[in-house]
Amino acid sequence: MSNYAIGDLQGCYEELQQLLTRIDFDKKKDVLWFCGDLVNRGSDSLNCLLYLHSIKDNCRIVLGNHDLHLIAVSDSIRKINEKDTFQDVLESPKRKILIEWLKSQPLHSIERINTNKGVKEYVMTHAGIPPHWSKDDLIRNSHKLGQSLQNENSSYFLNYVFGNEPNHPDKCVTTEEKMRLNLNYLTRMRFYNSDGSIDLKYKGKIETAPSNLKPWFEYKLKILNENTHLLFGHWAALDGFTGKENITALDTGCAWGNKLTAMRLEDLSMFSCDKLN
Ligand SMILES: [Mn+2]
Repeated sequence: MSNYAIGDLQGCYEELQQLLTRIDFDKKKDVLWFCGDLVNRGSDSLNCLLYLHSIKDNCRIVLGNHDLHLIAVSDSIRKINEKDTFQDVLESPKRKILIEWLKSQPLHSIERINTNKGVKEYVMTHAGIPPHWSKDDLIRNSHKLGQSLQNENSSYFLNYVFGNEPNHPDKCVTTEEKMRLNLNYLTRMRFYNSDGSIDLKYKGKIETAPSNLKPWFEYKLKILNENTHLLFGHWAALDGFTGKENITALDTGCAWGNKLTAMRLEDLSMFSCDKLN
């Protein structure tokens, strides 16, 4: 039995199938971790969701910003925009089942795994974990967000939770503002400004970033101890590189013409499949 953590799918269904062939995925025993952004930008969002739903007992999924956008569009809270490519999901007779299933997915996943270097505690979120959060902070804040999404009154949550502000904990006054910032930490964050606020605009490479910006994973992270290993996606421009042994960037930009990557958690072996066509 092996665990594989897979980067942002974004509708790249054929590449997922090739990758699963490459790792010799066995439904009877293997577990697939998906770091979110299952849909959008690529051409096969519906097939990605149908397939993952069909093997859902083998999957650990955390939600990404594109998944949340799809949920909000499906619930008529947000408008579809011209770059969105998940019309196939919205038009599917399975739409209701798939959206309800997506809403039931968490924003973080934590599990201890026996590896060739002893027991490691893997922690996965879509974008990252803010440096000032402990493991308890992550679990508490992530659960609050997940519960709001599963609540019968999720439209109230979806109405207030999108937006770039506030970008610093000190600027949060209401519960809704705290929830919005926490969701942005988990699903959209890349860089911090030097004043401790997050920047949600610059998406590019670290080398060409404005000098006041620093990646979240370059700070001292409260959640890390010697056995912790963080997994995240969301940031294709990193091309899988963080420079940290215990922090892995899984998004290698398949939807942008690069490749889809899987890492085996037991021994950190990497597998990938190039973008097809
Ligand atoms: Mn993302």
